[in-house]
Amino acid sequence: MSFRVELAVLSEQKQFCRFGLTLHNLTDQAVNNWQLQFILDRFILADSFTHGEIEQVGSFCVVKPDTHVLEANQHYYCEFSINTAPLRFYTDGLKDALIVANNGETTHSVVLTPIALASPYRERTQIPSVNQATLAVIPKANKIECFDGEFRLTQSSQITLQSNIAQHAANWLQLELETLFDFTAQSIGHSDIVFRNNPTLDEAQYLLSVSGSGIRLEAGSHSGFVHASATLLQIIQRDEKQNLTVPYVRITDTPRFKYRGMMLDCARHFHSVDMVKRLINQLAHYKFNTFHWHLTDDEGWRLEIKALPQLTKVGAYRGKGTQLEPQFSHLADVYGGYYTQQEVKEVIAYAEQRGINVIPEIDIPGHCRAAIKSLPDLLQDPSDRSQYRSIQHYSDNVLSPALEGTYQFLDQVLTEVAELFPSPWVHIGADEVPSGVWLASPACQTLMEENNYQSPKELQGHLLRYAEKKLRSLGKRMVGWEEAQHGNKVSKDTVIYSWLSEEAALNCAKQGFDVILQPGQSTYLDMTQDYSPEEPGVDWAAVIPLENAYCYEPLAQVPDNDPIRKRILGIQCALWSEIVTNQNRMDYMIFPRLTAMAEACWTEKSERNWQDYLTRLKGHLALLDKQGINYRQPWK
Ligand code: TNX
Repeated sequence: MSFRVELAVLSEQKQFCRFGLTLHNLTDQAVNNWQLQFILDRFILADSFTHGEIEQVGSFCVVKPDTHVLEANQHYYCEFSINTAPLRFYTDGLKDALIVANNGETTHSVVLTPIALASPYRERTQIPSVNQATLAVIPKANKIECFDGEFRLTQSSQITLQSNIAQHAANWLQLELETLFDFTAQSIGHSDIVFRNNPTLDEAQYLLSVSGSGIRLEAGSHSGFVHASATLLQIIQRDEKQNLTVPYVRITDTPRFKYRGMMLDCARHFHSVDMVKRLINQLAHYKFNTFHWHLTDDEGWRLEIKALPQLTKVGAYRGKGTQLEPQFSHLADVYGGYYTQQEVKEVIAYAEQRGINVIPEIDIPGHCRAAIKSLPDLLQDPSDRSQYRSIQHYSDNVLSPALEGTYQFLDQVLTEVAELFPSPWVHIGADEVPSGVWLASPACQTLMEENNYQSPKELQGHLLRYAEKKLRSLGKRMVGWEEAQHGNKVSKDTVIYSWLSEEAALNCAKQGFDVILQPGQSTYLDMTQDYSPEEPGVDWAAVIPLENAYCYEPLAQVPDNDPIRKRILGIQCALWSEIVTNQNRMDYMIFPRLTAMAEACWTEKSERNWQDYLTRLKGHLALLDKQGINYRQPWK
């Protein structure tokens, strides 16, 4: 027998819910001088707490009960309130709990009962049943001609290069033929698969033709050859005699958007190099060309910076005995990890081979708690009395634009980042700086007066303008979340990634910024995929069933011929990792919605069709199975 905790919604209103929490001691021993720790990612109103006190840092909550003894076979009960929208999913409840007893000397694990929700959704989405397509190409190619017949690969098939820019793509194709189809191309044999240079084809464009004389992949660029290979891998079939065959086709294909990205948050939970590579490889299969690597946040700093080793020594780990409280999971452990610069180089090379550019993100000035705790001498302003709370419930996570140390930190970090990453763009974050910040810092107030700034937003702009200039001097273009232009200080060279709404993107585009669209309502893969309470995820932006992900059309209300559309460089989807603790969960959140997003990125509007996509998805699932991807079954 053990300890068990139950959380129940007692009452819910639009932005105010009350909860009851019961902790059962099911053992035959009393616990003395105990506290209950738990993880909940909404902010508990301390004043509303009954039967003790609560302290919260981020998602980490500590209950100091009003009774010092929890007797055997007895329970403890408390209530509290949260200014929150109603909870709908089990993953909204407690994520972990732990009893710390005898004044910290002993710990007891606690079993979680799924949260008793007051009003889980009743609706469910239905995916229409469809017949499986024979050519299951995702994203849909923009022009496909099919002919009768099929080409058979044999024991003596060889990959032949008639273009030296095709080398990496050919290596990738060979690797994937082996892992997916157990097929090894010969080094001497029949030139059945030919990579041929075609200088009339633009960047990313390709031509794939299969006929009696073999398989020909043509492109004028490395990326074009990668995309041609990706298409080929999707149309290979196995006949009754176990031969690999490819139907006769002629595919000419070119992307709709130049930028096709995915962001992965590696700060909230750390994902190993292997997990990162696995995702990058999948991105290549769906013709994405950008991997946006979210490397730093409040809960962890994940990138080795040689000049500032403390950043990873301290900032990469959280939990017992570290500077950072546990967050999101793993209450009882030290949790964390980081990427060495050597590993980063490996990831970049791996991505490059697959036609994918890796954009690093160093998130400033908000979301900086791990950095600040790692480098207090540089980054903490001792005289700052400002009171604020960030969206994720931190009150000490923002860099100060008035500290010299902040600039030293930025110089050192950005210099190493610029050297390490060949990407011409570096993402500087800039999101979610809480209001109230800097107001009670004498140094910040002086800086405002000196520059005649009217609003603290201008201080943010001040810092970002510095970062932009620094990056420019290092040969890089700064990119940032939509808040990067708050305070109106950065130049129009900055690329804006909108996430809260499309409106911000439209406004920025009108001002002359290039924009990337990443609206949470359609492209956030941490949102739940359906309405049933078992679906893991969050829903602050929306519930995003597959159909909604598929039907995303950037700035749909702006006419096709409006020149403002030129400012839309592309689309990005994102996986934030608060609830992503392992590979299975990661797969589940990403698939199959990634394939839907891929089509929004690649396929012309006129070619897109939900039903048609489903027929191809159905035909494509076998390939996901082959890779052991734990996708969400579209047809349950
Ligand atoms: C918003 S999108 C965030 C992230 C969270 C995410 C959770 C953005 C720039 N900020 O910090 O992880 O919501 O869905």
